[in-house]
Order: sequence, then structure tokens, then C-alpha cells
Amino acid sequence: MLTPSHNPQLIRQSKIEQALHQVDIEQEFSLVFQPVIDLRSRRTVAFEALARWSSLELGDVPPCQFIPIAERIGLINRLSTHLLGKALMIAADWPPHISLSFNLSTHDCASDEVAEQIVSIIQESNFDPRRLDLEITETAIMQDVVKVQHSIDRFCRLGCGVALDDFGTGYSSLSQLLSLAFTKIKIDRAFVIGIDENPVSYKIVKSLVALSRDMQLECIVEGVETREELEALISLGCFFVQGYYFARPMCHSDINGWLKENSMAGDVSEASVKR
Ligand code: G
Ligand code: MN
Repeated sequence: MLTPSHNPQLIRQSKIEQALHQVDIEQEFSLVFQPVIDLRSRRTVAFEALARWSSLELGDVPPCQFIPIAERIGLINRLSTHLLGKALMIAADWPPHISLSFNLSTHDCASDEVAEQIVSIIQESNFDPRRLDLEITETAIMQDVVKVQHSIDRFCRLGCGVALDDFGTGYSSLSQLLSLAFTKIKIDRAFVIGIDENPVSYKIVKSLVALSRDMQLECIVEGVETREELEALISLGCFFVQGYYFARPMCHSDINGWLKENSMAGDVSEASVKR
């Protein structure tokens, strides 16, 4: 019989947990930034900050592995607040038309105290909250919808945008989700993979785009990797996109160079961008 100590996945999780218990957040965590592109102007309009962990013991650990464990052991708030402060500091140097998107954990929004802490960090940063979008993932919202709603309202009052991240991947009640005061939705890359040849994905994105338009929510499509996917999205009238096709997440010191070039991988200008 296989005991937990022989299960490689459980062993890995336990190693991550141990390493997180003694992590030096400031030293081991960093941020990378992925551009969000407006297909109408072909310009970068924002960067999404993404957390990276380079563990002294384990090397690079991807967010999908460390975030759930950081949430479980109660480290996530400390991590989010530290990284948010850092992201705001970096973004303060950007041109004023460039926004920042930052991922919060639902745990950050499930307590009034933590939400207030986040509000204070934003206020103390001197970064215009209207240039900030906070992203919250769909999958976990329903666990404490009332508290999350409270936090979203609080962030909106401050002037921030609030984006529903990974839309379509959870099993949330649609009406309950859309009753929250989101200002944007982000369509998960699961629906974008092969959208040019998969009629089901195409129809799903088509209806999500229509839904966002009806709800007057801005819509951002994540995970565009190929020219064919991009063209399918353009034909659906999508405006805002992110993905490896344009740029991988980059280190903050590369941002100025990227904005100067701002060539959008050349290919976008050839595509028939709808205006
Ligand atoms: O949950 P969220 O959608 O914020 O996750 C973003 C993650 O997806 C980041 O870790 C980022 O590196 C990754 N990512 C960004 N663009 C692409 C892409 O085009 N393809 C794939 N496979 N991953 C991407
Ligand atoms: Mn995100």
C-alpha cells in the first residue's frame, strides 16, 4: 500500500510547506510583469504583476504550487501585502497612462481587517488608485461571498478597478458572481487554447464577450499564444489581450525598453484589428 510518505506529490507539498514556514519573503519573492495590450491602438495599456518564488532550498516554485499552500498555512496575506507595496513602488515610475494589475487571493478579501490593510497600502503608496486593478480569482470567491463583496465595494470606493480573474473556470453561480461589483472580467486561457480550431471554445468566448458587453464590464482575454488564436479573438471583437504571443512576463527593469519599442511583436499591426 502506498502511504502518504511515498506519494511524490504529497512529499513535494510538504517540502513547499516547510520551506514557506521559514521563508524570507523579501529575499526570495519577486515580481514579473506581463503587458496587457489594447488591440485597437496596438499599445500596452497595463502590466499584470505576477509573483515568483525562488526558494533557497527548492529553487523556482511556480505560483500554482505555492499559492494554495501559502493560503492554507496563513502566509498569503503577508505575501500579498508585501508584493502589493513592491508592485506599487515599481509602477510609480511608469508613464501615467499605464495601469497596474495585481492579483489578490480570496483570503485577502475574506476579512475586513486585511482589506483595510490593502486599502492603507494603496493610499500610502501615492499611486493613483484609478490606475490600479485588483484581480480576484473566480474559483474561490463563493466560499465567503458576503465578505468578498464587502471588500470589493471597499476597493471600488477607493477608485480601483476590480477584475474577476480566470472567469469561466469555476463552478460559481453566474448570477451571484455578476452581482458583485466587478469592473472587469478576465477570460481564462483555458478557453483560448486552440480557439481558432475548436468551435466549443470559440462559442464560449463569444458568449463571454457578449456577456461582458451587456454587463458593461471591460473584458481581457488571457493566454494568447498564437497568431491564429489572436485572429479568432479579433473576429470576436476582443480589445484587451495578454499572452506569450505578445510577451512573457518580464522583469521590471525591462519595462521601459518594452514601452519604448512598443512594437507589439510586429504581427498585430498586420492583423485586421477592428476599430
Ligand atoms: O491566474 P492568472 O491568470 O493570473 O495566472 C497567470 C499565469 O499565467 C502567470 O503565471 C503567467 O506566467 C502565465 N501566463 C501568462 N500568459 C500566458 C500564456 O500565454 N500561456 C500560458 N501557458 N501561460 C501564461
Ligand atoms: Mn491574473
